[in-house]
Amino acid sequence: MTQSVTDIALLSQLTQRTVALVLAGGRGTRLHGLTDGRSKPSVYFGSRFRIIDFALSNCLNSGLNRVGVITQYKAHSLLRHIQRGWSFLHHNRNEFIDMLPARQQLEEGYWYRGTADAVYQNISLMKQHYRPEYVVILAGDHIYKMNYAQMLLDHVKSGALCTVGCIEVPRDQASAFGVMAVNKQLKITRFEEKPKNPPAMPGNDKMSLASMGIYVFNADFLYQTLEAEQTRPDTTFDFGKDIIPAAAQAGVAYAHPFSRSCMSRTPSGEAYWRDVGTVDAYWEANIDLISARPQLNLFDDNWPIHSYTGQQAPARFNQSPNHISNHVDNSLIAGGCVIDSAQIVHSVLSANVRVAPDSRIEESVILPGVTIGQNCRLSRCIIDRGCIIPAGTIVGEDPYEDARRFHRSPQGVVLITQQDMEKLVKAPAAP
Ligand code: ADQ
Ligand code: ADP
Repeated sequence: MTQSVTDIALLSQLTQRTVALVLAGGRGTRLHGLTDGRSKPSVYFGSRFRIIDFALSNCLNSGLNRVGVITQYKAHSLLRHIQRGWSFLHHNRNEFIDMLPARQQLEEGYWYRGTADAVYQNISLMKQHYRPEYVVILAGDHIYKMNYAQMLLDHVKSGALCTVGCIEVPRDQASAFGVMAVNKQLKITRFEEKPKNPPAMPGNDKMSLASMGIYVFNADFLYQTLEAEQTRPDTTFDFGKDIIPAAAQAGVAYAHPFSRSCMSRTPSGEAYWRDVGTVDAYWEANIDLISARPQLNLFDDNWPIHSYTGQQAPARFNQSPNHISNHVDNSLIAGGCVIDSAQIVHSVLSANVRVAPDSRIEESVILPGVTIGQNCRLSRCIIDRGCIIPAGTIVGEDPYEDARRFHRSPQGVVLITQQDMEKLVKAPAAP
């Protein structure tokens, strides 16, 4: 997007007066076993990333170098990832990524009771240490590339006290979101969280305007609102249910169309944003990366996605005598993988995956450190980190057998986690 010289000067001032808070404490129950041991933002994605890397990279690429990550549910994996991979910022230039786990710090000693409470419980830190003028609040669990600085600029120019990032979604799917009605100036005139009958957009009754769960607030307004919320007996301490509807009713909330600040478009020109919150959506977004025309471009140096995967040797393809020839088609293969006389078709392999001879992996997403034995046939699977798949395992060919042993999604994707390992070990032969 072309900016005027004055906008560019204003932008650099604005980003320096802003703190971004990434909400990363949610569980993500619809991902089943993938979030048994880790929160949704720390789930692996696209061979070498974690979901949260997208929100954090967007922050840095947008010039927002002061970031707090608010964690709660099973945060260990996320904390470790951020500690190892995201500690390169310059503290002496007042740049940081601060971890803000739920901790008993108020007299009441509650855990975070909702997204708004998670921010409220960090207010004293913000007032005393960060002292921002603007606060950008982000969900840590979506895949997209967005220039938050553009949203910040629009927020300031509109005179809003609160701005909500929004996308157009088909009306029949809009009940999963916060849905808003706006006037011509994009002022939000009504906001309803997950409504049964979502309102249509003006002039298009098939689409609704949905919240992305991304907000910009004037800091003082945010503090006042969250403090006042504590005195409301019926509050659920949630941005979507309580804070944003109230700001809309007060006439101080504006919508920011994602298309204005989107940094990755699909081949047909749509702004790319995905909630990979179900097993099917997660599998589809991964497998899309290796389609002929991917919806999301990971090979874009202008908006890099930073991550951490540790040090690995290069991927190695070994040809053992008397076994099938290695064959790899349309796949992402991370470092540290050793593929030995096997077929990998349309699949995403993360770091340190081992595949033994004569196995075939098709349309599957394999997370780090998985070992696949000889003669396996695996298709439409997601295999969680560290699983050991015994020789001869067949998955993806018999729906009844798959559903009996594993979690099988509505679209037939089979999820195999470490808890499933004992079902894969063959019973010992009778003496
Ligand atoms: P939901 O999808 O229901 O709706 P929610 O469960 O509120 O999202 O989670 C938002 C973010 O906050 C996630 O990144 C989650 O990890 C995190 N989170 C949840 N509980 C937390 C807690 N206690 N502490 C810290 N972090 C927490 C929201 C909005 C909708 C909008 C959708 C878009 O409410 O209006 O349409 O996001 O996906
Ligand atoms: P990691 O962040 O190590 O890749 P995962 O997200 O796959 O971990 O694992 C989920 C959780 O399993 C971790 O956060 C941690 O609680 C536990 N875990 C995994 N590996 C180890 C380990 N080597 N030592 C202790 N706990 C571990």
